[in-house]
Amino acid sequence: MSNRLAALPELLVNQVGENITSAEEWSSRRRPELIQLFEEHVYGRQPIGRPPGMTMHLEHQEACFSGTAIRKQIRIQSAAEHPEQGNIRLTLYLPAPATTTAIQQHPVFLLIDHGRLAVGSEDDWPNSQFWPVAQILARGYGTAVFQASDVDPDIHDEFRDGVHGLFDALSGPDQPRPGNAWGTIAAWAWGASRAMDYLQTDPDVDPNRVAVIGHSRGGKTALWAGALDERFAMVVSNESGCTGAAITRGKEGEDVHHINTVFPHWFCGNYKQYNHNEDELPVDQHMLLALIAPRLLYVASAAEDIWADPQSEYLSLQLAEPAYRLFGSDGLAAEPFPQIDSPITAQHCGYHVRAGGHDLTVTDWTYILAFADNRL
Ligand code: GTR
Repeated sequence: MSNRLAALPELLVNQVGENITSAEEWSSRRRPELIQLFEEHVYGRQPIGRPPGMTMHLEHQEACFSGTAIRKQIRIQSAAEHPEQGNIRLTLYLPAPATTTAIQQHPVFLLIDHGRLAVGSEDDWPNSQFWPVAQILARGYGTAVFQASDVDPDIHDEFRDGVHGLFDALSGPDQPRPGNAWGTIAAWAWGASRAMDYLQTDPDVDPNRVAVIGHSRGGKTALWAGALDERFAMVVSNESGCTGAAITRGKEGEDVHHINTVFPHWFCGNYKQYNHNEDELPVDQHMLLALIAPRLLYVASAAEDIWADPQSEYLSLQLAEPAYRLFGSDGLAAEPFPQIDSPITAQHCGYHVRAGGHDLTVTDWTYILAFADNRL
């Protein structure tokens, strides 16, 4: 363990060797530098923010759950001239207002789904363990979901489909794709920000209380989206593991070589330099978590999910604490790894390890919502 810690890059020392000692120095110097390092070496750089030609359409709105909720279907078209590509369909559930004239702005959990819900009909989605909509609504939250594959299909096609095909600078046949060009996880994170663009305009949503949540590859995406886009007031990583919440150096289970081999499209080309070579990375994943400070951050693991490595996920959260301290908050550095099904929380950070295997379940949601109550 001590060797493992000794090999980690310093969170609060910048590239020119200066100590970062205040929130102001963190925000103006260290945070932009860390984002750039993650872009360059891990996730790749998003070539565009909100596209000038993007349009958002509220296509359908109806009462549901016996009139206690409303469901809205929104279509976000990334580029007007390509209606079939980068078309993000957002489904949003909100508690119904008490009277027809009342306007109440609700906090919202935005779930990044990677096909776990899409197996059944959309009417079945809210009944799943993965997205227990009735439970979320009953606690006073709204919740939205989009399919990551709408933004970019989860296949390696040399970055032609999805938003890569729309926004990548065209490289000629002899020009290789730049090593820092965005991978699929970065494209999905970009999609979460476009969903946020819509949520900011919805009169029934409180734009200052939007949480982004994802499981596994969706959790990696939620973390990168939350790191980049400070409009997300809360970020939840569920079992995001390798190149998500877990510290990379000395990690059990999946490693950089494995993830780059099985999922060659997820990260930028430069990340492949770190296959079996993790110690050369200029960052590690506690720095990704630190980029969310001082906003709310919740990391969840499952006891049997050794492939994701709960211990490394927790260590990463603990090591992010110095960034929270710069903002006068605290973290979990002093707390030992918790008992199974015993969530632990600090002011802005929370963690649990649930019994069982790799999944997002009602139990996870119960702990996450309890953390959000009175904080989000
Ligand atoms: C695993 C993969 C993980 C994780 C997961 C998932 O097979 O090794 O990195 O992303 O899939 O998304 O379910």
